[in-house]
Amino acid sequence: MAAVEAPATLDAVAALAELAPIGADPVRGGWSRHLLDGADREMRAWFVRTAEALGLTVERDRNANLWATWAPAGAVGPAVATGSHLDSVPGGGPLDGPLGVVSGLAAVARLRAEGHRPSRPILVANFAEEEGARFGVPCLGSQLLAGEIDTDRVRALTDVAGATAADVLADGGVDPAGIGHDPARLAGLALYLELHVEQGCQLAPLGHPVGLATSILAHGRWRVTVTGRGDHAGATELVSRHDPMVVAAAAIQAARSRAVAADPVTRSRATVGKLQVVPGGSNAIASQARLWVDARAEHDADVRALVAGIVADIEAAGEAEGCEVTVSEESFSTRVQFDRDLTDRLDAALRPAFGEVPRIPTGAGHDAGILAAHLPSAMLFVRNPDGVSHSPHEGASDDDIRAGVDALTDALRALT
Ligand code: HGY
Ligand code: MN
Ligand code: MN
Repeated sequence: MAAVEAPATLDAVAALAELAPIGADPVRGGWSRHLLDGADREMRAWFVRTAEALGLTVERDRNANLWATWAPAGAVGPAVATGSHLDSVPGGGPLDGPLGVVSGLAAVARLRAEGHRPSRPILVANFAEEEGARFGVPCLGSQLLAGEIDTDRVRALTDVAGATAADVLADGGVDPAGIGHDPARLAGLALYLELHVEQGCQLAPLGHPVGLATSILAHGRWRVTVTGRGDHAGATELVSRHDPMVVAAAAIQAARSRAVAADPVTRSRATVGKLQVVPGGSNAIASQARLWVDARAEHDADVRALVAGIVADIEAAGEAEGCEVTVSEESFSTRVQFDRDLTDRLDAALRPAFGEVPRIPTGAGHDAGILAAHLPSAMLFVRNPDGVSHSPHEGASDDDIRAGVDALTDALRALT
């Protein structure tokens, strides 16, 4: 008699170690994995290979998102979806994104191995370009899926090398003419639950390995272009300079001081984390500075007010220096309140093993935030001991990573 092979399992800690060499960035440190670049393609290939080895079927949707499906006999109707993203910020940490994808696969594998018979299919998603590190717009894959972004605009987006999103998608086998709202796929989803490493440090002081999300701050990104006059660093009199870097410095300072002033009431924060200097010679006054303002606050109107103040300060600095300032909005993500009923159900599912799970707000954006406007969505956070993220120093203990998989498994079992 042939031996019956037990379904394969996946250890999340071992899987993350397998992913660690992919996209390791020798220049910035950490990991750089951007939409359909070499590293992202390797991450995607890992996802397909691993999901298939676990007995799941994998497909790519028209927006470059990957979906692994477990739909055994008896699993019918709209699916319970989990997952996250495999792309990263430039020089990011190992867990922002991959933890949710790996944990989703590990949880489904465990449910299969224990003989769970789901009443609905379970999907594990890898959303494309969540960080927006290549084309500037975060949550691109989920926004396209949900019909929340103009497809002509997306096709025309360019990366730092000047390649259009249309060309990059086509080169990756995704038809750029077919991107956009996918109501049939959305209708196939009953709910979405994203597990993510905590960004910020709320769980450690509470002594809990996992938490549930309540809300996401409203946030957006603005591109500021300051044009001055390139000239010689030694030969140009100070009084006749039009130096865009002086304006950029004022912009950075304005972002901080405006956010500090608004923070006590509105949980405001503003950051300039990206700056390009043209031409970028150490002995030349720049001709242009481009910088990006990331602004966040409790409510949409708070973000708008914060950005209006920062822009007014930049324009005043531009005028004083004789530089031209243009500002364009690259993205805006409205405040998110996660689904209360779903979060209560998760709370009940986790209670036997985890007791009362803390509920915490977050300042970070997620695909779950985009989907929350279309279907019940919730998030599970795994404790991050010092709270650091978007940095190589981001981390979680092996025990907490495994606790996250336990929690996700309990949740998926209860929901299906
Ligand atoms: O920038 C963000 O909030 C993110 O982590 N996508
Ligand atoms: Mn991130
Ligand atoms: Mn993330």
